[in-house]
Amino acid sequence: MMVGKLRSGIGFVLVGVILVAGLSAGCNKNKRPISATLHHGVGVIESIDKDNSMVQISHEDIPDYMPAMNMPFHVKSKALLDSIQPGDKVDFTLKDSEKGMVVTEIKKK
Ligand SMILES: [Cu+2]
Repeated sequence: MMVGKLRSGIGFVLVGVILVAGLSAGCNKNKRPISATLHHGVGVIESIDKDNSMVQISHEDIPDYMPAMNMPFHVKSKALLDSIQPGDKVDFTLKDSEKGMVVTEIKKK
């Protein structure tokens, strides 16, 4: 009696573990495309730090994402910083994923 109960208990736990493992494996597979979101912003370049692939942008309100503010952004590639300079008004694209937020595109207006 006692042994039977214990066995089914262990079986239940095992099924649970397998289910959880299966679910998280499926999750990892699809994580990137599902959780990465793109946002479009407009702002003025405040300063550029090529060595650290950073750009300071005083940006306007980004609907459903963040209010207007002056903040630093990481850029996907240093090359994005070649065609802009402080004072430029720009359109930019932000990619937000579990890896963090990165500017993937900057275009001078
Ligand atoms: Cu911001």
